[in-house]
Parts: sequence; structure tokens; C-alpha cells
Amino acid sequence: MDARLLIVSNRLPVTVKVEDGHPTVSRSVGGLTTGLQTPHDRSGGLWIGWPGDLEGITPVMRADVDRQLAELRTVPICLTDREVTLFYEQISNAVLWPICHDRIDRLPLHVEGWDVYESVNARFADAVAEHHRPGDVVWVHDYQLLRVPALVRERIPDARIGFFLHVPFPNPEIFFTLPNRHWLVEGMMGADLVGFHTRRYHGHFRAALRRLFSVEADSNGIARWRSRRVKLGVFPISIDAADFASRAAAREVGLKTREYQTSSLRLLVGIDRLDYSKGIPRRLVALKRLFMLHPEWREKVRLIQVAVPTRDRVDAYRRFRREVSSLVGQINGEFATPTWTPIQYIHRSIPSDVLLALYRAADVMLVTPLRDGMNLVAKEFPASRIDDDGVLILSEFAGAADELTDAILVNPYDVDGTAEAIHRALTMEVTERRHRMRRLRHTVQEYDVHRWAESFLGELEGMRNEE
Ligand code: GDG
Repeated sequence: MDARLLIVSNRLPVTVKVEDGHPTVSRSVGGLTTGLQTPHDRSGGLWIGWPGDLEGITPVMRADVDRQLAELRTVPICLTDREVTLFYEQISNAVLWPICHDRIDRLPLHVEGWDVYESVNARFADAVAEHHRPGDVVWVHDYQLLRVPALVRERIPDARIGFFLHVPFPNPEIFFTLPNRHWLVEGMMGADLVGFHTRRYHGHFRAALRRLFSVEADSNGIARWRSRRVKLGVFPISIDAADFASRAAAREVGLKTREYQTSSLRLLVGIDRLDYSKGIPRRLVALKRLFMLHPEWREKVRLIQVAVPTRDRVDAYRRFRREVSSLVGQINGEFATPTWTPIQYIHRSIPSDVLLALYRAADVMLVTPLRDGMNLVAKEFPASRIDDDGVLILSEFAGAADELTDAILVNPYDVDGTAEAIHRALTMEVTERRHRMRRLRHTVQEYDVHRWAESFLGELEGMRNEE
């Protein structure tokens, strides 16, 4: 693909730090960055987004930061404190996030900030318009920027625009609780191509479009929208599986893996942002139920749960953090012995070699979100299992469940069922474990994040040719 790519996402893939009085801007790794870095580099395009909080950056340092950002071909959109509060914490994380994850019970009683959501989205669109050259392709990402495609379309009517939603598009009944649902869908429909992780989210969006606007997409996913054609497609995101496999094979990771494995304890591992969508409390209760239903596992199993702090300034998250800590305390208090603690709870981010060693050391990986757009941990785990061993327990409500059918699939709301699934995983014969793991590995190797990006951009490019 020859066109220059303008990527637009809420966060830029950079970390800005001050070291010895000098600001440094480095590329952050992982997730979305991995998949988009190749097309970003190859097309010589730009990445437009928020560089994060620039607290500690003096006006003198700012010129240096801007120069380094420009060298990485990124365009910063700086947000004021008020914008961070209303656009990011309030509307994006306290309203849209729970709606997309079916959690209307987590909504604040009174919502304000939609005007700021619109004005920040307009600033992103202004930056696109400022840098756009004829022939460029614009790729907008995620729920923080739902209005950007339409706002770019207003500024550049013939722009080539793709939009990808990283979170689920909820059932219309839930989406319709948003008073401005028409306006949000109109925002997304400013794109030429709108992508979702799964057929289910795609179906929900099509149903919303039909019910709100009486617009029906045809069997190819193409909808007629105000004298344009908009394609709705399914593009399940993935990971750089080869990179995970090669980093997992590093000697230091191997040494750490052996450190975490003990001959007397089987290891269960959970790795999540501390988000209420990830199903951590029910997972902990499932462990407790395992000890009650199958007491033979007491003192024989340990769960290492990494819960990375996230969105601490949103009320629902602060309450949730206390809820999880207290549950860990209760279960440990009830079952621990002088020589054994059932749950080792790590409430901070861990370095990537520790992450890889935990993937390698796990007898059973627990990925049990109540709802998750995709869930990359579920794909990183098999990619890292160069020994073809280990069992993945995966929620049927993670987007990843559509592809990773060789996992043990569970309904995370069925706590006793999850406890039984853990028992089954711990007692699974090695031949079955290996058979399933090989197939899981094959799935994530076949369709990696590079293919994801290529297929989305290829589809967008193809639409140009069809005109
Ligand atoms: C959103 C959607 C969708 C986690 N803890 C540590 C750490 N991680 C890394 C994992 C993984 C990433 O963070 C988490 O990705 P997920 O996909 O699980 O979840 P979200 O952050 O909620 O992402 C999700 C995704 O977008 C992509 O479209 O799959 O459904 O919610 O890569 O490895 N990495 C390190 N230390 C940690 O402590 N180094």
C-alpha cells in the first residue's frame, strides 16, 4: 500500500519522561503499537494522539519534547485538566466504557461532558485536516473518538477514512440508553470502513443502524449512507505471535520460569488491568469454590493474580479496587495455612520478562472477563508456550473465544462451572493439553496482528478501487 497513513488514537504510543532534567520521548511497546507500527513506519505517515500527562515538562523543555515527538512522526493533541476529566475520565471511561461492556449499573447518576467530548473530538479532526494530503488514508481508533470520522468528513469530504472499535459494540437495547445514540452512530458512519472484532458486535451495530436510521447493510456489509457507501466489517485483532515466541525463549525468561514453578504447587495465573469488565471477583470466588468442591486442591494450587492499576480517578474503579483487595484478603484468610497462601495478589504493572515467565510457568491461565472486546492476554499465552503445554480457561464473553475454541470455554457468571473447569484443567491428561495448545498456537500464529492491520487497510484500499 503506497498511501500515507494517518493513525488517530486517543493515546500516542509514546512515553514522555524527565531524566536528569532532560525530557525523553520513547516509543511504548505492546498492544496496538505493535500492529500499527509497521504500517506507520512503512507509509511514512503520522500518528495523531494525546501524549499523556505532561506534568513536570517546563515551557523550556516543551520545545525539546515537540522535536522528539516530531522525529517519531507523532502529532500531539494536548488535553487540559478539564478535558482529561470530562472527555477522558467522565464520558469515555465512566459512560462509554460501561455501556460497551453491558454495565449500565456502573453508570454515574448524572452525566455531563458530552460538549467537551465533541470539542476534543473536533480538535483531533482539526489536526487530521491540518496534516492531511490528497491520497492519505486516515485510520481512527476506538470509543474515545466515535465522533472523529464524521468530523473529519465535514472538513475533508473526499478523505479515505477507516474506523476500528476495540471494545464491544453492545446490544442495541443497552446502546439505546445513551440519549445521544443517533449522534454517536452518525459519528462512526463518517468513515468508509467501520471495523469490529467479532460478528456479534458487527451484528449489534447493524441492528442499531437499522433501528435508528432504517438503514440496512447488504450481504457484503455495505450500507448506503447519505450518498456514500459505508462498509461494516469484521477484523479480529491479534498479536505479534512470532515476537512473543522468540522473547519467551530468552534465557532470562527461562530462568524466571523455573523460579516460579515449584514441584509441590500447581500454578494458576490471571493477568488483567484492574477493570470491572475483567471478571476478577467471580474468578476469585471460583477459586474458593474449587477449594470447597474439591478440597484435595487445598495447599496444592496457587493463583498469581496480576491486577494492573487503571483509571484510578474514576469513582467506579476506586470502589472496585477496594472490593477486589477485600475479597483476596477474605479468601486468603479463610484458606491459608502457615506454609501456603492460595492467592498471591500483585497490584501493579510487571515488567515484560516477568509477564512472559508467568505465561510459561502457568499450568492454567485464567482469562474470564464478563465482557471483553477481544482480550490479548488470551492470545499472548499460547504464543508464549513454546513447550506446547498449559491450559487456557477462557470466558465465552471475550471476543477471543470465537477463534480460540481449543480453550476450555466457561461462562464466568457460572462460578461453580468455572471452579469445575479449573478442576478439569488441572486434571487434564498431558496428551490432550498438548493437542489443544498446539492448535491454539497454530491459530494465533496463522492470523497475527500484522495480518489484522493489512486486512483492514487492504479492505479500505479496495473500496477506493471499486469506485
Ligand atoms: C482493549 C480491549 C482488546 C497487562 N498487564 C501487564 C501487561 N499487560 C498487557 C497484556 C496485553 C495488554 O496489556 C492488555 O490487553 P487486553 O486485550 O487484555 O485488554 P485492554 O487493555 O482492555 O484492551 C480489549 C484490546 O483493546 C485490543 O483491541 O483486546 O478487549 O478492552 O497486551 O500483555 N504488560 C506488561 N506488564 C503488565 O503488568 N508488560
